[in-house]
Amino acid sequence: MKLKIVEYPDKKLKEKSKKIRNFDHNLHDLLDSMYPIMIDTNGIGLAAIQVAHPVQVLILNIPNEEGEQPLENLLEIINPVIKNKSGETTYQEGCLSVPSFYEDINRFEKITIDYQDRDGKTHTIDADGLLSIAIQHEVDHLNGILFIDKLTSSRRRKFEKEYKRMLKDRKYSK
Ligand code: Y12
Ligand code: CO
Repeated sequence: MKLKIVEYPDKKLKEKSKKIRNFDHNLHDLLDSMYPIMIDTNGIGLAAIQVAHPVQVLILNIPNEEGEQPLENLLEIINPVIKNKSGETTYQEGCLSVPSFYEDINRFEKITIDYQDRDGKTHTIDADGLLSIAIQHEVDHLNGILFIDKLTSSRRRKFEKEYKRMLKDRKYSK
């Protein structure tokens, strides 16, 4: 399956993703195609809506202490539901759909999620640290929310200016 990253300000990123009901070859093709595009673009997390598929699917591959992302650490998360959340943390986030922009975002420190894997089997994860932040970032995508939607209005205005300039520079450097 040929996939391309959808970038802000594409309205597609505002869409709410639908629950997966069939754990079939279409889902497996999508998951198998999302992994290489995430790795090739230096990503650690990717939601299906970021490749124009509005379904509740996300993948995560948090780098290990050596900065590597071995395939065995890949998490494929379908139909996630956040059950518990506690504490507070701040992390400088980035997103493959909002290239070249990073900002401190407040999130819950610890979360518990229920989700299904590619075969429809149900799992629970208690997450903290970067995994917790990454899951919250990706679950937001499934609800049509981007990390830039969490900026204060003055920071958001500054972002819009900087981002427009980045898109223009990128266009003329091609
Ligand atoms: C903590 C915070 C946010 C997440 C969500 C997942 N985010 C990413 O995977 C971001 C990746 C990213 C990669 C970039 O590099 C390239 O595109 C080559 C990048 O750089 C540029 O856009 C120039 C920006 C973001 C998980 C955990
Ligand atoms: Co993102």
